[in-house]
Amino acid sequence: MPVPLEVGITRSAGTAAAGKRVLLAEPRGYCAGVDRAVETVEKALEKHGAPIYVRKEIVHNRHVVDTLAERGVVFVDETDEVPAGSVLVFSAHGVSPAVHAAAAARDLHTIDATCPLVTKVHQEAKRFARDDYDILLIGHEGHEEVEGTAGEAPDHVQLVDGPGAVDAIRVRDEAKVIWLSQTTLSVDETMETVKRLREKFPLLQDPPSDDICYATQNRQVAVKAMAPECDLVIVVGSRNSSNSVRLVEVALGAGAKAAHLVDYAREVDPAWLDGVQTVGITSGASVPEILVRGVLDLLSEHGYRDVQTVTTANETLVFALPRELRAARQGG
Ligand code: 0O3
Ligand code: SF4
Repeated sequence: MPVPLEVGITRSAGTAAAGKRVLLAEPRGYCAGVDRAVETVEKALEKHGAPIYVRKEIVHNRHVVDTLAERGVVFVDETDEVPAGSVLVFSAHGVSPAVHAAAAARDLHTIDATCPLVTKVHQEAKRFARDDYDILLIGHEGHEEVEGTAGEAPDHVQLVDGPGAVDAIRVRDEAKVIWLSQTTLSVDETMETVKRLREKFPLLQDPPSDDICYATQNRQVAVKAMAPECDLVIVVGSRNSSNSVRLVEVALGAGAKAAHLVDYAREVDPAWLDGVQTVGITSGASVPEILVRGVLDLLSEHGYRDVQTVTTANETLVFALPRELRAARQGG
């Protein structure tokens, strides 16, 4: 049975009083948007047969992409690489209207796996552009999600890539400025960026609702809860996964003595475990649980068999599949 620690945190009882142990963050791994996106590709494969095409990585995870590629999914960078008339899935990170238009021009059969919470930010960008606001989009330059969101209103959006980028920002009318953000940022760093923006533009407006999504926030809260007790935190996730990289930073910022990102258990360097008593484990929103199991098995071989779960939230959100695939999901 879970043992209450303090408000909002529960912990499963461990099996050993002292010695080597693992703290396992909960929530971790797949969010509702990733679950939907991966299932969208699987159902599209079942319905249309291989090959089907996906623009960019469906989610930023090496294992997910390699597994789907083995099943006949072809990942492309742009629509012009896709044979006319083929099935093309847009990734969970979203695309700009220009990409939709390019796919339509090639007569592609498109299926949109954009997370509904990313689409929500697109709608906000469109709405505030319509009202002629300067939109300050906080996010990482070159990230696909940011390119898609900015592409909704390129004449109104400026990218703000962290607190250090604030000084260079200029706006047309200081009374009509709003900030929006990428969904997978560090909450703390974003608040620092917003603070600096507000010092510069006191009338800066907040988004109508949080753009950093529930899953990103929950995974950061969970890793923060366990980090102060950890000699080492292992985050399972890929290098190009923004939310996974943020978990490493958050762990270090919250007091973990060391933190590393790995795609697979085999990347864990045994030297990291020297003198380590408590290892924290978490995973990004695009990471299948089987990869976390691999790390737990490896740690068990090194004597870390006492696994305690640190739970800070329960997630129940599920998104419906894109309309044309819904019958396929119900039919199992
Ligand atoms: O945006 P990020 O690099 O974190 O992407 P991932 O790793 O694929 O995780 C899912 C997040 C997403 C699709 C956009 O919010
Ligand atoms: Fe959607 Fe958040 Fe998952 Fe991104 S991290 S896919 S916004 S639920």
